[in-house]
Amino acid sequence: MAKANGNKPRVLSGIQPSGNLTIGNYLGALKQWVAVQREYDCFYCVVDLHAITVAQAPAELRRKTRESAAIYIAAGIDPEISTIFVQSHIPAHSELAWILTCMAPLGWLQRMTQFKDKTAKQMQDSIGAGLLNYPSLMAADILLYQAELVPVGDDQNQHLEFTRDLAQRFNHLYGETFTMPSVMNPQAGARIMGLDRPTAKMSKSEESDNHAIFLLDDVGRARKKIGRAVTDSFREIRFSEDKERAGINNLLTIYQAITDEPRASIEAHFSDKGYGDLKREVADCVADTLAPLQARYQELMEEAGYLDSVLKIGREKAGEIAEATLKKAQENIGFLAPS
Ligand code: AQP
Repeated sequence: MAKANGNKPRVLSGIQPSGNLTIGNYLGALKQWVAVQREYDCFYCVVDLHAITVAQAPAELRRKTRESAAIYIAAGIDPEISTIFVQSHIPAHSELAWILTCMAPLGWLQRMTQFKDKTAKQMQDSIGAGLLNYPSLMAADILLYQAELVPVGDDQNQHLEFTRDLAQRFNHLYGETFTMPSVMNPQAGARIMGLDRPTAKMSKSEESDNHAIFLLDDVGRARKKIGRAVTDSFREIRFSEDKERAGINNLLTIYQAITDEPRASIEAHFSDKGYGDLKREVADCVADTLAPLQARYQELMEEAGYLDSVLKIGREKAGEIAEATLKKAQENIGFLAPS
């Protein structure tokens, strides 16, 4: 399959501008994106088409889309090396998504955990069909770029499996068209949990005040949230899969994902310390992550025209590759080429 940027294999990933980006988005996705950008030909998109699977206020969606792109750069994505673009700027995403939707068995879509979670509390009539078809759009995002690797948090693994199944089905029925992508989860931080409810994934759209640390939270506010994080009465600082110890496990996981230290040395470090010390040290390393990111973010927002020029270049580069793959898929499926 075609590879841009010399012979580097391609990477594709994205985040929805459906709220304020969280430390979960950073540790599960962004940190990995930065880590692979020299080794791979990376395409990182702001997935606004995904965001509208749940109602969004138009002005807010536009603002969050720019804000997300700026956060990508502030977190360390270098636009000179990686391609940053907005999903809806490339019509090929919607076009391939339709083709893939037509090939996706309803049973596969209905079995997706995220669909079941996101629709559990809604009346059937108020659930948009986009929520069901979300994985077909995500498959289109990945397959359009012939991506070999997709760095995501582990809540997306089932969607990646779906993408592979769909690619295999298409290739089998219509001839070799798409590269088979592999998932990449971080060693630590693949699923950061809510501070207030450590048995549920930290989500940007969760409304409770102490649930998530947002990347643009001022450092004092982030410290307060960590100070209020749910713990337990065991008074023992160690990693654990036990539900009753999920709060401490989550704080340790945040610490591990930020510091990249091995679990054993983290446990040894905290062996003679209390929960207050743990919270303080987690808050320190979170603050050390947020402060430079926010400083760079402010600079970017003040630099008139820079972000728009990054997104324009990204659109041109991504558009070319996406169009070529779409054309091939359309030909293979039997669409009459326009004369
Ligand atoms: N809590 C998390 N821990 C680790 N990784 C996470 N990701 C999201 N939350 C966590 C990863 O971030 C990337 C972008 O996710 P997304 O915004 O496209 O969708 P999501 O997984 O549904 O994230 P949210 O924050 O929960 O969004 P909403 O509330 O809008 O649904 C993905 O790689 C994801 O794994």
